[in-house]
Amino acid sequence: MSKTMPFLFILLFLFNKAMTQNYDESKVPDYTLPEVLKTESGNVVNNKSAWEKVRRPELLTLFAENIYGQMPKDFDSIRFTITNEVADAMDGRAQLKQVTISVWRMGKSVDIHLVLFTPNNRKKPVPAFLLINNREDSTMDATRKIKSEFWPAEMVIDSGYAIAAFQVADAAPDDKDTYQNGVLQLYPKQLQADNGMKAIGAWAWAASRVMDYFEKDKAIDAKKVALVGHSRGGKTALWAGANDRRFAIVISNCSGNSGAALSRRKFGETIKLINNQFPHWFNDNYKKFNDKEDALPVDQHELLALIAPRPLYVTSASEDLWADPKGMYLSLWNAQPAYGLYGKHAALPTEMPAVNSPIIHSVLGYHEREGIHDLTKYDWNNFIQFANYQYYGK
Ligand code: GTR
Repeated sequence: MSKTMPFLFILLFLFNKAMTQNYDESKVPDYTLPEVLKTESGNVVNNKSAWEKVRRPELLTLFAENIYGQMPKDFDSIRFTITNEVADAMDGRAQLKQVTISVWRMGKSVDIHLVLFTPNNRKKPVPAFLLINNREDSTMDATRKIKSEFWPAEMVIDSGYAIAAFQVADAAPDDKDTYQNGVLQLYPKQLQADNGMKAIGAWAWAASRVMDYFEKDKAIDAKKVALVGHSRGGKTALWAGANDRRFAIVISNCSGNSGAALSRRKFGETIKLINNQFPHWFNDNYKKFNDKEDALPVDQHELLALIAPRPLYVTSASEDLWADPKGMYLSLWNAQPAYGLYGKHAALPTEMPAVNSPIIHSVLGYHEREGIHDLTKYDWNNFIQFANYQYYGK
């Protein structure tokens, strides 16, 4: 290779990036968002019953058809096996349970491994946080030899909440060649359909199976479970929360494109970029919208609207332009009409709040953390405050 070759590659790489992503607010195109409350046939729903009977199911179908894939609900059996139990974990502050959730369908099965800590010395069932773990297994270390800010279990326990996590790879490996080896073994037809679920659908499905377990565990208040996900996990938390209304609170951390961010802004990551890099996340129909954001019958504010009337918290990070912080705030802002139908009025300022100025006391919460794309103690601390406010009004 000649000496100039590496430079040529770098130039080509930079040119390619510049051609495909925009970080300049003045270059955001004019766009018109689809109206949350306006049905496909052009009627505007103005009460919660019409929302729940007509528009909400219509939106869920549009997201399933065009982006995330179907969400199969049937299976033959589910079994919960406690594989490890420690009464005095975390110096006696918590009980540890490791649970294998086995789900069977048509002779095939999948195992989801849950790590769960519940605070000791509590008489009543406790509310819980469940993290969709898209990082390495050690992030949710049951022995607590390894401690990660991504899942600060001690901090959550000391705040009076149970804390749980499962590994996404149990449900679908995060890999374009092997994502089928998990939940999709149970639903092989999904693999043949253009609207079939892929990895994000499988991860969301797994979150619901954990909820099935919580409903059986007497230590957990299953009516107060907050689902948390970061980035690809944040996209998953939103999709799971939209489908499964048992999740009382949904928290999307730096979820970005095809998560909380508005696609039509084409700021940072775009539909084409995400589909090219991660073809195994979304259904095949989604590829038709590469460079055609305006043709999508939905935008992501309508995914957030599907969480209504439940509390929803969205975060971004100041250095994470790839995930479009402003696009996520605008999306949250534009989800408000659905909350309004339930008489829930969010305390969101018209202007996007400054960095490190969280909006906690509101059914729709938000912060932009100073720093990079990550899930940190700062984020978790705000999630705990948000849950305290929603559950206890303080
Ligand atoms: C990026 C991807 C984002 C986000 C992120 C993550 O590479 O482009 O959409 O999901 O990965 O999950 O950390």
